Amino acid sequence: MRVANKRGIEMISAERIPNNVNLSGNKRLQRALEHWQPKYIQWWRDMGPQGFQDYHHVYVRTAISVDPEGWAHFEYVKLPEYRWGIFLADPVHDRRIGFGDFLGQPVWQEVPGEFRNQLRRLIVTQGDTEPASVEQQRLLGQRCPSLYDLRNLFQVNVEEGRHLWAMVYLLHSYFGRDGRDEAEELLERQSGNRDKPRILEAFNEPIDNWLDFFMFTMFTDRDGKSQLMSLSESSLDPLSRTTRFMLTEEAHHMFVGETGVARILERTCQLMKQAGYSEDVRKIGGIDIPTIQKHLNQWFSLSLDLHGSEVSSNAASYFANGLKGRAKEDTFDEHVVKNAYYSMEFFEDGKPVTKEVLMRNAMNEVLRDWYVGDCAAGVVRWNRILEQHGMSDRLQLPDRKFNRHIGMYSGFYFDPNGVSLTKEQWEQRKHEWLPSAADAEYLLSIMAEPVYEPGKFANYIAPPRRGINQLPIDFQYVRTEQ
Ligand code: BYC
Repeated sequence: MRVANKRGIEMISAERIPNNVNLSGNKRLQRALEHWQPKYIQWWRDMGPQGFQDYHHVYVRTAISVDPEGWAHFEYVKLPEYRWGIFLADPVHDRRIGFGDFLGQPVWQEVPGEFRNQLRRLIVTQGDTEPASVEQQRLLGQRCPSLYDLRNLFQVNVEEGRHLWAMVYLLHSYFGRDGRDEAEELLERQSGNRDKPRILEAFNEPIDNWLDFFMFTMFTDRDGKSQLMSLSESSLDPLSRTTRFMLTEEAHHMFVGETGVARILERTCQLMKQAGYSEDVRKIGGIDIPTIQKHLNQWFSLSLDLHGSEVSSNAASYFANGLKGRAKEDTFDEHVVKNAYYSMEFFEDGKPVTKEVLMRNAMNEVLRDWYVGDCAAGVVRWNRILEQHGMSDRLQLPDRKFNRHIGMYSGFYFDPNGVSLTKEQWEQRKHEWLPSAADAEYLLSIMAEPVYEPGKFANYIAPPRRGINQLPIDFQYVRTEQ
């Protein structure tokens, strides 16, 4: 990705970095990237997929332009040689600010001084999640259920890497010296590190097994979707265009999560039938439905936290200033939202109490409502599989109050139905609802042997309906160097 010029000094090659931001004509960006990119590669080698750096070729998709053809470019690459690119969705002619106090004014092509700190903070928070997820998933390749899944994991990982590039592009291009410093710090914080953790909590949780991975890509990547949708409404046009393009990649990550869990459910049903319904499917190496439900509870509740506090002056200010809108802002009737109220359920003296909150202060909750609806639709699709197999079990989203660590329910205890519990009751019962050490141990035991043979799948998961890019399921999606 770096080539030597006549004087032997390495420089950034715009050809090796697919982009539509005129990188070859932008010396300032080239210089900033020259400094950052070697650190990024070093980070990828140290913190990216362990054991899959130098000797494996992975059949991945690389975005080489924003049109549909440029998007569908597949090739075998060694992961550290992936061509991480910089893309903005096409500009919208005469785009106007769509919400908040500046409604109707032209969008900004530069960062207004008065919103610089807030915008930088939003971009850094978004950027921080991307490398964090790669770090969280770095050991999964050694426990993969198939080459198809291994390839999907790496596709997700390289795209999260590209999303980091997208945020670094904004920091380098619009935030001068402090943007460059922030870009470096994005490579210094580490998921789960006690001294330098990632910014948001869910990104410090371990993802040790593939059930965690599929639930994470279903629920946490879906927070990515809701946050990116709201940032794509932003008055800062480069932020809007960058996040709009990122959303196209996010869709694939959620596909991996949703179909991953669906395939586990499919296999669990087959094993349950095989075992005569009454048997514990763990005895024949499957993943039982209660374990699936516990992982759903875990990642859904962590991802609810990612939407911030129910009542938030930060959220109000982001909305007022036009920095972060609502998902699908244009579907709302009113975009200034100064005198509107949101009916919110508070929890006071052990009882729910409904109060009116200024809508602008409730913007995190408004986005969370959208998010919960999107998750619920996914759970309905999963339950169809159980139904088709004649099972009476159903998966369900836990109540919003369950297992919360951010916002007004943190510090209180609720079961998945939203029934209030004492701390003692919670401590006694929490592993009925959340994965226990024994669950983790069991999952690791059935994933201990990775499956690297083309067309073969681990016993706990069904094959997918079709392969990648119209290739057969038994295609060699990852191959070792000859
Ligand atoms: N963990 O008013 P509050 C993705 C902090 S995922 C830890 O509640 P606000 C992806 C908050 O920072 C999408 N801390 O919240 C998915 C604040 O700190 P200060 C990522 C938290 O500011 C999978 C304090 O609590 N994108 O892309 O309204 C793979 C009170 O703030 C948390 C974004 O998040 C938490 N969960 O909203 C890869 C978009 N929540 O000021 C990628 C950008 C809150 O007291 N971020 N705090 O120091 C935002 O829009 C907002 O920062 C948040 C928080 C929605 C996250």
